[in-house]
Amino acid sequence: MSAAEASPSRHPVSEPDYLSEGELREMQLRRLQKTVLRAYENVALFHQRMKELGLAPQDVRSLDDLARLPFTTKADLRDTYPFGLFASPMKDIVRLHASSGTTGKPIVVAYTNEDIKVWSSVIVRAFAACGLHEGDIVQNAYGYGLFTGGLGVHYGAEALGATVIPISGGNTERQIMLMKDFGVTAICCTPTYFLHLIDHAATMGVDLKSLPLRAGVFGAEPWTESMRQHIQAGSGVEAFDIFGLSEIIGPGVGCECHHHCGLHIFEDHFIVEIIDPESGLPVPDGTEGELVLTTLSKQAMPMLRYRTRDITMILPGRCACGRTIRRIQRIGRRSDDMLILRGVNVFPSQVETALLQVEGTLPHYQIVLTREHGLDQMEVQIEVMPQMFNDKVGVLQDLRHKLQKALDRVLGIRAKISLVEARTIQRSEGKARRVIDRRTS
Ligand code: DLL
Repeated sequence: MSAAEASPSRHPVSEPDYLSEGELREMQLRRLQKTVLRAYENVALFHQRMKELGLAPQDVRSLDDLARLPFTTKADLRDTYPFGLFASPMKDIVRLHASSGTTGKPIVVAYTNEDIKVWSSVIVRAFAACGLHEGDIVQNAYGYGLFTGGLGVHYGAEALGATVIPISGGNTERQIMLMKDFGVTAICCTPTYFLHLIDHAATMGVDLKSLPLRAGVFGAEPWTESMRQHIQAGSGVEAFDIFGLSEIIGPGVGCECHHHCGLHIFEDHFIVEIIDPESGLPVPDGTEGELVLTTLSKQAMPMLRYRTRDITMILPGRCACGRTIRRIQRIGRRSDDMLILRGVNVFPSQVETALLQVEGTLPHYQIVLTREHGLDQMEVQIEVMPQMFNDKVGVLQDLRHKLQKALDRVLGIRAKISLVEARTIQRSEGKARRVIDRRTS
């Protein structure tokens, strides 16, 4: 038996997950100094921003000095499109990925060979934390292409020694056929696509619980604890949350372990800060704020204090798994996809949590926003279990009443509830589209 089999979560590549606090902080400082120097010397934007603040790379003497460095935002990537933030000559760049930006142009990210190795190593550590190991058969249903999900997970799974099925997203029937025929043990995709797979398998007469499939590594979009319960009950897999973003590396910035109490951040490669999104000042551990990330090893595109817009907190204390790297709470919302209706802030995740607590609902919903006579209207369409429609009218009325009460509790405004039959709401192969905004300004 290999060491990995004896203790799958302590795969040799996971050693940095267990460094002592002192070792880790020292490593972070050394790498931060190198990163700042590289960014300052090779990227005009970083050079100029630091100069404006009267800072030179030598001014980074301790980790506390990080807070003196300027923030970077998505707008900076857009303004320097396509290659303006690259710190390596094009000949050293072996891969480009892109993700959608706020305007028509995507934001572009780059990797050297060394960056790809680091990326694979963090995915291996993420997989190891989920209990995957050599010999696992991994169905990778994240989209291949410019999206970082497909290739990022692919190389990591190969580096782990697993067998990868590079099926990409879509073609749900084939996904289920291969899952069954190839004896798939782990699946990687967005949580909403996996819910769709569960439903579709049922229509094909395939019981996922009877298959060897035991783990799901889900991410790329916010999902809730209730969704985890639906997924686990419907498929028998253990559902893990994996987090990442293109600007920092792609998937693999952090991942849950078997304790499912937050996502461990691979702190030897990424520094985590949580700030108050209004003031930009740090907030204490255990307090929600915006996640800010700094890369420590990236060559092609080092990133200093990137404002992710993702809202989370650093979870105080150690995880029972023994990893010393810190954890963040799962990301439930972003500061910028917040909906503002009649002056009231609404987060789709609040709506989801409220809806899924009510028995008889399915985890498929959509929020439709319209404007009537200048007034914002919100409709929440939610699928309900088929038997609800077979029962007496009173049952549906009762369900609607319960949903209304649940929504009223979390929203400051009244939303119209539409109960729809299972499989009515359009499914997505990648990130789910939860909000349809038909308001014209
Ligand atoms: O979504 C990378 C990824 C691929 C992560 C596969 C996990 C699995 P982007 O397309 O650049 O990269 O989108 C990044 O997606 O800032 C979050 O808002 C959101 N996001 C990613 N993972 C999670 C997660 C990929 N586990 C943006 N929970 C991020 C909540 C997530 N939101």
